[in-house]
Amino acid sequence: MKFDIMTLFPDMVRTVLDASIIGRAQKSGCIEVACHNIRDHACNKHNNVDDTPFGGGMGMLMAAPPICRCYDAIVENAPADERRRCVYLSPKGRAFTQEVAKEYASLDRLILLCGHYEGIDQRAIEEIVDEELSVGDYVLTGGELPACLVVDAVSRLIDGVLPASIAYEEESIAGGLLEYPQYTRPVEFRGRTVPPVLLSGHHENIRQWREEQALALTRERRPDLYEAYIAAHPPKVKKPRRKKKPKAEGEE
Ligand code: 58G
Repeated sequence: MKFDIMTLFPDMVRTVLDASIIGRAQKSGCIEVACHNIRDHACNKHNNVDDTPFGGGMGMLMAAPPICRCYDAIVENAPADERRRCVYLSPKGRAFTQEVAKEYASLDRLILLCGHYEGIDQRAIEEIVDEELSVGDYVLTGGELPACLVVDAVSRLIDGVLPASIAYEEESIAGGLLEYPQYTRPVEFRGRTVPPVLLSGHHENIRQWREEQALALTRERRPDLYEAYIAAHPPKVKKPRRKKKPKAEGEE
């Protein structure tokens, strides 16, 4: 899968995505990340990419021409049958969730447009953007951090990015519940001990404990997820074991 990030701060995005697991995934060829500096496509001699909004108001906007020229250069040599999407990171967008990450993971190419200042000229959105996407209900100074976050969440769903052993493990959100607490050595730390069931080696009890923990945590912190989970997985109510009726005299 290929990611193209259109930004005024390509170094910032590269620094984030060259680190750790996503950096390794790029080196091994599981994913490709290309950062494009929108300023390289500025037309005027001062390389200006921002301008004041028509109608007045605060601050500056990113002008449409450099953004659209940058986009044209990205898709210029792309195969005609390429499955791709151009996404503008914006507080007005559709909410980014694990489901959206799964949807994007099936594309050949994801093009992410990062705004700065007070946003971008509406005509650039109309011209090149397929979808506006929001990573949460807050306003940031730029779309770069949201773009990195999307690349991370999508990349870890791509084959080979995570070790096979953990790729398909049931996990927080992905399984519909928040994750149960986890522990590693030492067994006792500052007077706190690991829940004994985890040391018991009894796999069914461990599975049950983790399920109970995940359910209780989700119910407390995310009643919305809890309700959805219960609706999809109705709890199995054990029928009370009926006592064998003592046989009446003479009955067989
Ligand atoms: C208002 C302010 C509208 C994404 C700024 C648009 C991007 C939050 C998110 C902007 C973002 C999010 C300029 C800076 C977009 C532009 C960018 N803030 N919640 N800020 O996903």
